[in-house]
Amino acid sequence: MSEVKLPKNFESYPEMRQKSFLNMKQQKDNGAIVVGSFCSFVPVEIVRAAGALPVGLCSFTEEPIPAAEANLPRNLCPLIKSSYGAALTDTCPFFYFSDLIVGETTCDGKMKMFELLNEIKPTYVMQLPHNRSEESLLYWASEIRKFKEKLEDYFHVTITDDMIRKAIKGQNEERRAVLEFQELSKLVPAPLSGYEMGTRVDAGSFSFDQKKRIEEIKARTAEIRADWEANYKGKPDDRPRLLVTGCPNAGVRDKVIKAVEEMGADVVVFDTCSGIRNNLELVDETEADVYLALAKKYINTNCSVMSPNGGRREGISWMVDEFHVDGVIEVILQSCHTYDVEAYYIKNYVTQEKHIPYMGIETDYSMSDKGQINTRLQAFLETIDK
Ligand code: BJ8
Repeated sequence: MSEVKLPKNFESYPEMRQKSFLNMKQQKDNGAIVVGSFCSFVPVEIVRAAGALPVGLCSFTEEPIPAAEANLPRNLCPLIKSSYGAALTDTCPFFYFSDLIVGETTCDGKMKMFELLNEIKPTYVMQLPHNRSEESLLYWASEIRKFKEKLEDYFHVTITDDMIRKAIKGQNEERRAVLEFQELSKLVPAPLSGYEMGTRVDAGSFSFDQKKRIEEIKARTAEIRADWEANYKGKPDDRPRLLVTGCPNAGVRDKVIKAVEEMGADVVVFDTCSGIRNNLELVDETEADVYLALAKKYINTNCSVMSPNGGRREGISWMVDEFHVDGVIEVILQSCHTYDVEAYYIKNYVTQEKHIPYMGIETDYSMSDKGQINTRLQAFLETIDK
């Protein structure tokens, strides 16, 4: 077992979340309004333009699941059950502090869960089209406008195009900074662990001071780069370099990402919602229609709820080449049908077009399969020729 490379002052995801709760409480005491969401399709620029704080609500722990199963079917994905359960048991401070929840019609389970969530707290649902036709694009732009109108009405504020433009600029700046951080792992040997990368990027969904967040991520990028130049540049690299794709993996980060890195591999890139794909395309700041500009960017999110979704394979192909990837691990959360079905294409593409090994892991938030996953990860690493 090797140690996962982490800085001395590294804060774990739960620690970062904990700190953020206190920060949010202070902001609420000072009159902040908060909009909670669950998905990368929701344009945070509209929330910011309303003067509200956006916060990610997806829950990644096992504890609230039994309570959720009293109202939801057991064979639903853990992310949905955990998120609903945290709201039901009032154990998520971010949910507690949210004034409004915004959901989206992505997968069936989430879409229907939002109906139940609305009984606990007002939940507005954006109707996401599931393809990228011209009609769908215009429809999605109109849905984004309707969302803006909802916020104006609900919070008694006015949101102008200029306010949205300003929010777009700020969000693009954040995307650029995070992308630069994520692209560090193109370097060989990898300068940071995937465990750190995933943790820091996921923490963005509850970092409320955008300027501070950008400064912090830039500072860490500069620090890692300097460390690599001084200590790793030119050194041989015998650690397999992995791409992790599939469902959001924060709930299985220790069980999969940390475990495989402790076995001697490096996760160098994530093709997931909090991975690199959402930062590669910016919102066009020159487009006259701000709603269309937002719609164009967000509809291109390479999530498996879109059909067809060939862009995901193109993205993976680019990542495999750019990050010198030796193998791909796909994480499927139990009962996530869209990612599970799409795994067929991803596996074939990776093995037949990119000619590297692929491994699919179907799992949930419990630790009961940890031993079995460890055995499979070990066997997978042995198939990598490095
Ligand atoms: S844009 S990945 S955040 S939908 S894992 S709840 S799909 S059954 S999380 Fe997602 Fe938005 Fe897509 Fe990203 Fe459903 Fe699957 Fe569960 Fe999922």
